[in-house]
Parts: sequence; structure tokens; C-alpha cells
Amino acid sequence: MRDAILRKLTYDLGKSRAAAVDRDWFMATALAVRDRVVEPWLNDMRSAYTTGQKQVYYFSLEFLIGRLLRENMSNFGMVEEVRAALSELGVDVAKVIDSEPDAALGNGGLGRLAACFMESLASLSIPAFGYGIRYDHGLFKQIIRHGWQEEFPEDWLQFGNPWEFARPEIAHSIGFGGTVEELDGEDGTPRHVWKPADLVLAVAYDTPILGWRGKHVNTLRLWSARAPDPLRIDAFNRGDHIGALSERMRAEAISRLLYPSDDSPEGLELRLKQEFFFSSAALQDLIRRHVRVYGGLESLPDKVAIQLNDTHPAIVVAELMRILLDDHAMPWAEAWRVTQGTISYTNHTLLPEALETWPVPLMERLLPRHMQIIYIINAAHLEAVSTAHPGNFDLLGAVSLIDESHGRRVRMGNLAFVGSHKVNGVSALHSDLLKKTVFRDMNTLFPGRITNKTNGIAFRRWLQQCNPGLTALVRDSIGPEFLDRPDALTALRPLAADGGFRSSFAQVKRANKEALAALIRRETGIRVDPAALFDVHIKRIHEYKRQLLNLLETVALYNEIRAQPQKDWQPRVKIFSGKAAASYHRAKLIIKLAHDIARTVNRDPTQRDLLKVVFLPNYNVSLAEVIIPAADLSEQISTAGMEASGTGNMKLALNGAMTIGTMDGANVEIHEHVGAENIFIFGLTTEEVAARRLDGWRGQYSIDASPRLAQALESIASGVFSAEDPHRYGELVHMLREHDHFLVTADFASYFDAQRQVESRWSKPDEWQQSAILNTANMGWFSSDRTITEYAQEIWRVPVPG
Ligand code: GPQ
Repeated sequence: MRDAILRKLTYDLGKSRAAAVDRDWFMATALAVRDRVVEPWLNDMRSAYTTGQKQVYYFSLEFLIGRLLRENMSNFGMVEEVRAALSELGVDVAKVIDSEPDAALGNGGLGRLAACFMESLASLSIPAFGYGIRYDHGLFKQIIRHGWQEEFPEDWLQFGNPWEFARPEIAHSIGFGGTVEELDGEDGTPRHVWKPADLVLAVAYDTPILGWRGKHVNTLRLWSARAPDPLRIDAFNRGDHIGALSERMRAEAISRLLYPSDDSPEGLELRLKQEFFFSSAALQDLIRRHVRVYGGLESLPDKVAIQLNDTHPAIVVAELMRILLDDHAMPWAEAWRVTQGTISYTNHTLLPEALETWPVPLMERLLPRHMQIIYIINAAHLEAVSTAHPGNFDLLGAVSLIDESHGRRVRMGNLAFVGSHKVNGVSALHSDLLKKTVFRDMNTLFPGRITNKTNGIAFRRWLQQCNPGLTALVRDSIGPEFLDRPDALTALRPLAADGGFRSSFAQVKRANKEALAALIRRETGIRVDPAALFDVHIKRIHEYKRQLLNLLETVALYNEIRAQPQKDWQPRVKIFSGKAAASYHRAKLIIKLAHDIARTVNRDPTQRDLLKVVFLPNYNVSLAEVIIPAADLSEQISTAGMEASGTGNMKLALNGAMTIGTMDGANVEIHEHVGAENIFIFGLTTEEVAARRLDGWRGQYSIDASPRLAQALESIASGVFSAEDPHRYGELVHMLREHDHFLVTADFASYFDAQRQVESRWSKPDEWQQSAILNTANMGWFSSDRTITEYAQEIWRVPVPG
């Protein structure tokens, strides 16, 4: 290994040992590790065809991978070997690991789920491809200036990407615009030929995805956009050096940037182009492979399972139909059978503003043949509906693929729904609500199509790699079985009562907290005490996730501490981290509020360091890997009915943090698994939220009922935290008093009480440790291996070799 790394440094990077910096060592190490992956990878790819196994294709606009060096070393069991090799060279492996840039090709939970799924597919030896876009720039870098978020481009490819293999020979043509010609087919039925006006090339880049213990390697194939011609010579020779490149720039813009659009649609043409670009490239790719191996396309549903990660690739339904009908002359009914049998769709949100729709005129201009096909699918669909439910025009309007009420738009959710054999939600509650709300009528028409697949997380990354201390303790205590079978963590249950184990568990947490305290000091200059309760709220900043509720409680607690300084307060550090969409002004104001509160609270000597508030900038996968193992309390406080699942909640509980949360998303199932005594549940239920919204409730009613809340709001509104701009939060507080759509004020009192229960438990360290251990012990079910096994058995119908 030492020689391999040195050879890479010398011959691939052209650097001497003396000149090498950490980043060079990272590149050399990654290339040496990659060499070990290549042969098994090629073997596994080949065997999927020679054995005729069904392949899974995960279509996703986002893959939030993070770093890969530690993951690959760990899954291959070569951490010690690499550490030793590097240390012989006088290089610190930790620094090498830290110099890898995060692959941040995703916004949040949806993208990270795709990454965990890729890892689990490989760990379970299920042959699979991930298909997505190789963005030149992933999620923006968040810099905080004077408490405000500013966005800067991220540049992960700047120094090259050692994991990927460019495949310039694998390039598919992607069409846009143009016309549809109708020709006479051989048997008299018309044949359609789409003549696109513009062509863009999709070029493949492959990253091997290694499973646990190196048992199996799959491929993440990401597409990069290229113009068919690199420049216009005539324009260049005329001296128009910029114009000569304009076509190329326009084409390549497609894979330039990830849209920072977590949970809200971007009504932009370029976004639709991105969606079609990767969907079409991936379909062409898998169809060519299938035809080469199996001849025709009738057998596609037996050999291929396509999973649509949200509606972003929903155009696949129309594109697959187009390829089958127009390129392969398949009859409509047969093409529809093949399409439905192959595709399934995962929904990740109930938020109406996040359900994608595209204006019909835009679709007609950009994808004219697809629009025709969508009309035909819709006609057949509506005819079946009106036969079954004659005269029910409301039903027809509700289930149509075209929304006529907001100026004719294509409903991508309905398109994905009708084109799929299974549609799944991502937690029990979410799937249940799908059936009752957004897809209520669809569920009546297609009973049994909606199914639940509760999300999971890759335990290799979210326990073994990010928390080696806890992993070692667990292995020493119950043996290594849990590394392969997460359910085996239940063997920890009896140890929750064991004083010796409790104190070891506490020691591991303490060491992780010291590491986080050092990072906080480095990043923000704030000193925090690792003995304090670390209360963690990390996720995208969104009103429904209610960082504002946490901030109001922070202010109320601050007021309380100052009012009763003699009480036995438990020192607490409130840690926030997360990005706001660049155009989401209120979310950015909430970030500013967190900083304003932090500034005032942290400086105030009267509260004697009982409360510290920290905002860690530029939240990403790698930062999460440091925060999560150090957390004592996990904030999962969304308005009930609004968080589809959550996966951060699972990562934190697995690492021994107690959850304070609402009965929302997967919190409900975490509550079931860890037990009511080991979680702090508060707040309105989904039904109560719905009832409140109907009965004309106003925030002011809850504020009137809670002097504590009234005082907290008044201090924010009057500029106590923003003396230089006292009206900064006037509008925000006004909104809470009036509409308060997310019911922050309604849940305040119950949240405040739950936080006091947290403190009382924290003041009895034995009881706290016991509950924390029982969280880790009972979280095995939330492994993404379990989730993927369920997809494999019930949706994809592929064997799970294990
Ligand atoms: N989610 Cl629709 C995203 O991260 N981005 C999105 O655009 C949409 C959903 C999340 C969702 O909010 C979480 O509750 C889920 O746990 C996560 O998807 C994965 O299912």
C-alpha cells in the first residue's frame, strides 16, 4: 500500500514526496484504494448479464454522497493498512481524509437517501445503477456575514475527482424542441418521428460504489452535458471569440449547477431540461444494454426495475413510451404494459407547493412528442375513470394529468402515478396521508398501488465510520454481529442497566463532544463546555421544520434564567446548522435571528454560561458526521403532518441522542421502537393541526394564553436582539401573531414543557445514559438495508443475495 500510494503520487500526480501537500496525499491514496475496487467492480458488472439477473436503476436528480475515501477504506477493511502506510510516509491519515471535498450533489434528505440507498444496494449485492447528473457545482457554499447567509459557488471538481472514470465513448444524444412528423407505418397505422431542433450530448462518468466488506460493487453513472460541436469556427475566425462558444455554453449549462430547491419547485426551463436530459440519457443507456443482452424490449419488466426518486425524473414515463412506440414500433397496449411494469415512483412530500407541475406551452415547445403521448395517456386514463364513475366531473378534474385550474399545467405526480406499478411514501404516517390527501382519488382508482417504505440510513457511514468510539465499545460489549446485522444491536438492551457500560457509553459521548467543541471554537470562536447538554437542530432551514420554535424557546429560557438565577439550571448548548434556499427570504431571516440571539445570549455574563447558542456555517455531510456522534438531544420538531419522514432523526437516535419531537414523519416509528420513556414527544397531532387550520385559529390566542411566549415575542419584536435595526423582526412576529401557518405558537407551551422534562432527565445522568443506550439499542430497524430489502421484495421483485 505504501508503494502503491507513492507510485500514484509520482506517476499520476507528478509530485515528489517533499512537494506533496495533504490534498496530493489524498489523491494518491484515493487512486491506490480505487485500484483495489476496479477488478471486483468489473466482475460484478459482467456477472449481472451472464447470470441474467434483474437490475435496479435508481433515477435521482440528487446524490448527496459526501466523501468516499473513508467509506471505501472502511467497507474494504483496509483502514489500518492505509493508516500504517501513510504513517510510514510521515502523513496523518485524518488530514488526508479531511482534504477530500464533499460531493454535494444534493440539497438535503432526498439526496442523502439516494446515497444511503446506493450503499445498501451494494452491501446487499443487488445489481444496481444510480443515474443522475454530474453537476460541475454542487450545493452552494454557505458563508455567514454579519449573521446573514450568503451563497458562493462550490467547486468540488477543482482539483480533479479520483473516484470517477470518464467514459467519453458513452455519449447519448438528447433532443429538445423541434417538430413531430407523422409517417405512414407498414401496417397502415401512423408512425411518429420526433425531429428535435437542438441536440445536447450526455457523457457518462462512472463512480464505483462499494458495499460493506467489499462483497459487491455497483455503479453510480452521472451525466455531463456537452455540445455536439466544441465551437463555431466561422464565428471564431471572424474574431467573435465569445459568440463562437455561445452554443456550447448553452448546452453545457444543463449540468452546470444543482438547483438549491429543497421542497419547492423551480419554475425554470433549465430545470425541466435537466430533468429530461438525465432521464433520457439513462433510459437510452439501459435500453441499449438490455437490447444487446436480451434482444427485444418485451422482457424489460423482467430484467429492469426503474425507481423514480420523486417526480424529477417523471418524464421517464413519456420518454419510455416514445422509445417503445416510435423507435421500436411497439403497439400502444404492449408499450404501456412494459412501462408500468418497469417503473415505480417514490413521493417525498405532501407540501402542495413542492408538487411539480410544468406549463403545457413550455412542454409543447421543449418536448412536443412527449406532450402528445401525455395527452394520449391522459385520454385513456380519463376514459377509464368516467366509465367507472360516470358523471363525476370533480373526480375527472382531480385525477387528470393536466391541471386546468392554474393555466394548464402537467401534473408530474399524476403522470408518475399512472405510469408506475407501485407508488411509495417514506414513512408509515406519510404513506397513510398520501392515501388521504394528495393521492386520495388516485388511491380509490388504483387500490393497492400506494405502499409504504419507511426510510433508513446506511449504518456503515452513520455509525461505524462517523462514530468509531461507539462502534468499538459496542463491538467489545456484544460482539461484531451488529456490523452485518443491525438488528443485533438489541443485545445492548440489558447493558443499559449496567453501571460500567453506562459510564463507558458516557465517556465515548464525552470524547465526541470534545471534538465538536474544538470544531465550534475553530469555526465560530465560541467556547462551549463539553459537559453541557448538546442540543442539536441540524437540517435545511424551512418554516415547517420550525427552527423558529426552537429559537423562541431559547429566548424564553434565557429570560427565565435571568429571572431566576438561583434555580439549578442545567447548562445547555443550542447548536443550529443548515442552509436556506437562496430565494427563501424568511428562512434567511431565521438564520439571522439565530445569530442575533446567539450574539446577545453568549455575551451576557448574567446567565453564567448556562446557555450558549451556536450556528455552525456550511452544513454538509462531513459536518453532520462530526455533530451527530456528539449530540445529546435531537430536535425533530416539524409541524405534524409536514415532514415526510426525516432521516437525520434516525442518525441522531442511532448515535445515542434522545429525540424531542412531534408525532411527525418517522418520529412516530422511532417512538414505537425506542419506547415512550426514551423519547420526548410533544405538540399537536396531524389531526389537531388540520382542525386548527380549519377553525379560524390565530396565533394571538396561544400568545394570550402564555405570558412566557408573549414576552419572548415582544423582546424579539422590540429589537432586544437587534438594537441596530429594531424593526428587523417586526414582520416575522406579526406573521406569528396572525396566520402562523406552521403553528409555532400553538405548540410553544407544550414544547417548553417537554424541554423542562429533558432537563429533569439530564439532571439524573444514570437515567439519561440508560435512555440514550436504549436509543442506540433499538434503532437497528432503521438501517437502509431493511428499507432496500423491502423495495427489492415488494416493488422491484429482485432477489436479495444478502
Ligand atoms: N425531501 Cl420533496 C427533500 O429533502 N427534498 C425534497 O425536495 C423533498 C423531500 C425530504 C423530506 O423532506 C424528508 O422528510 C425525507 O426524509 C427525505 O426527503 C427522504 O425521503
